[in-house]
Amino acid sequence: MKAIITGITGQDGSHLADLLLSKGYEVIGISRRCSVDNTQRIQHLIGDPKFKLVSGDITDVHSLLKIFQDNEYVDEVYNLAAQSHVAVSFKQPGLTWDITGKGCLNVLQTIADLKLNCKFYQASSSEMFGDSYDVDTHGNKYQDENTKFLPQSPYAIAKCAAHYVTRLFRESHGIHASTGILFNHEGERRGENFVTRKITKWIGEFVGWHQENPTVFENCQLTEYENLDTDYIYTEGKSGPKFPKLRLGNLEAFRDWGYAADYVEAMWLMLQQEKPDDYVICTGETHTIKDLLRCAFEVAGIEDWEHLVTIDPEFYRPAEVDYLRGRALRAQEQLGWSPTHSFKDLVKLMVEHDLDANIQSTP
Ligand code: NAP
Ligand code: F7E
Repeated sequence: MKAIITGITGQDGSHLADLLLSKGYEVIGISRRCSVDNTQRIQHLIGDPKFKLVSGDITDVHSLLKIFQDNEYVDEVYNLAAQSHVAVSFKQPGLTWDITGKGCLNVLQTIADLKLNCKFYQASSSEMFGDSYDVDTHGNKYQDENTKFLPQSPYAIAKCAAHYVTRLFRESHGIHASTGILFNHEGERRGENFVTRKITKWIGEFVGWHQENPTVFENCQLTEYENLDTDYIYTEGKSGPKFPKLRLGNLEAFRDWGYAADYVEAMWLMLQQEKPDDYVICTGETHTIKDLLRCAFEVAGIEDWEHLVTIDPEFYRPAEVDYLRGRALRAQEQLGWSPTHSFKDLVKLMVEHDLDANIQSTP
C-alpha cells in the first residue's frame, strides 16, 4: 500500500506517517520549502526506505500535478495541510482561504484530472460548527454529523468550503472521499501556539527555572509582588531573577480535547470502509481552558497557580467558539473507533513530556 500525506511536517502528518509505516505502507510526504528546518516531528523517519519526502505546496497545482503523475499508483491520499491556527486566520484570511480552502480543491481536482483510483481523506474540523449545537435528552449540548455549521472564523469558513468540495467530488466524480470532522486533538507534538501546548510548555520551562531559583516559593514572593508587576514572577525583589508570567486570552471557552495519535487511527479506518462518509471524531468530554490550567498545574504539583497567569487581551479573538463537545456515535458504530486517552490522561502526558524536557535530573 502506498499513501500520500500533505501536511506531513505537522502534528497529525507525523503521527499518521508513524501509523501507516507501522502497517507496512510506503509513505510519500509533501513538504513545502521553509527558511528554517521544518522536519522536527519527522526526523525519526528520515532514512526509512519506505518513507520519502517530496517538495510541493497545495496552493501550487503544478507541484501537485508532478507529484501525482510520479505516483499514479497511490492507494490513499490524506489532505492534512492547512493554515490551521484560528487566531492567525483573522490576521491572514486570504492566505488561510488559499491553503485551507482552495488547497483541498487543488488536490481533489488533480486526482480527478489524472483519473487516479485512490481514496481521499479531508481534515475537516469541529470549528465548522462555530456557535451551533444540538441538545440531548438530558439537556446537554453536543455536535455530531447532523449539527448545522455556523463558522465563526476565516479558518472555519475555509474548512467548510473544503468539506463541501470533498462531498462534491464524492457525489459528482465518484471518488472515495471521506471527511473527518475532528475535535481538538493534542499531544507532545502539538504546535507551541495552541493553548494546550502553550500551557504545558510554559509549566515545563517555569519548573526548570524554579529548580535553578528555588527561593521563589520559599519566600512567598509570588503573592507579595503580584500587584507590583503583572508581567513577571520575581525571586528577590525586582532586581532578582525574573520569569515571564503565562499570558493567555479567554479562559471560559469549552473544548473537547483528545490525543492526536488516537485520532489518526480514525483517519485510516475511514479509508478502509467500503463507502466514503463524514465522521465526527471526539472524546465526548468538554472542559474550559481554566479546567485545563487547573489540571496541568496539578500534574506539576503547583497549587497556587492563579498568580502565575495573566490575562492579555492580545489573545482574545474577534469572534470566539464558546462550546464544543462532540458525539462520535457513527465512528463508534461504523469504524469501531473510540479514544484511548481521557482529558486527564492527555494533560498528564503533555505536562510530563514538557517537564522531562526542562528539568535537570539529579545524578
Ligand atoms: P499543523 O500541525 O498546523 O500542521 C499543518 C501542516 O500543513 C504542516 O505540515 C504545514 O507545513 C502544512 N502546510 C501549511 N501550508 C501548506 C501549504 N501551502 N502547502 C503544503 N503544506 C502546507 O496542523 P495539525 O494539528 O497537524 O492538523 C492537521 C490538519 O487537521 C489540518 O488541516 C488542521 O486544520 C486539521 N484539524 C486539526 C485539528 C487539531 O486539533 N489538531 C482539529 C481539526 C482539524 P509547515 O510545517 O511547513 O508549516
Ligand atoms: O484555542 C483559547 C482560545 O488555538 C483553544 C486548531 O487545531 O482546534 C484548534 O483550534 C481555545 C480558544 O485551538 C489562548 O480563544 C485562550 O477558545 O488551542 P486553540 P482552537 O482555536 O480550538 C480546532 C478543532 C482546529 O481545527 C484548529 O486547526 O483556547 N485561548 N488563551 C487561547 N488560544 C491560544 N491559541 N492561545 C492563547 O493564549
